[in-house]
Amino acid sequence: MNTATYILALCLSMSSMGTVAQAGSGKGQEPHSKAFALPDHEPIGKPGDVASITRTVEISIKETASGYMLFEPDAIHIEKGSVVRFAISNLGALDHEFFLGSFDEIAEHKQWMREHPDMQHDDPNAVSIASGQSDELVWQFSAMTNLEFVCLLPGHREAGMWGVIMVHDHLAPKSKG
Ligand SMILES: [Cu+2]
Repeated sequence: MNTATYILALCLSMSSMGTVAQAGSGKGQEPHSKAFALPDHEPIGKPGDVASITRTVEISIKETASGYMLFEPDAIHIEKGSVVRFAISNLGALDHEFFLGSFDEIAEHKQWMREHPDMQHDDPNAVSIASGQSDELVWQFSAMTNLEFVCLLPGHREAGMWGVIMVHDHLAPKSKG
């Protein structure tokens, strides 16, 4: 095999590998794509070390008589580099979840959830919380960015279950919580 033929064969085998990988995982089996682990998605941060927690943010999940579902608070300032423990209490009658991600990732994920409504999350950036229960998520914020937290159960984001996290390197004292 000469060099040109070899390169051609290599290209062909790589492109067929690409096809196989796409068919295997595609939008199907790996919905969360571990986006936070990829260099070009660095801004979301990474799971935080419990021993390094610098701040606790308490969040309540509530349902209103008129059918709204809410996170309280729904806007949180966080200092870049901090390791935050989100202590989340589900005060509602329904089960909910807290999913942290970039706006793009959440939009993609929401579409996936629509096609697979029964899926359970076990991602490090998400936690499911049954009615009346509390749970927590520890996250390290690495870069200045805006992130979203949502409940991705069908219809819940539309009913109000979303909030914004603003990560900045300078916070006013009143924003530090
Ligand atoms: Cu919910």
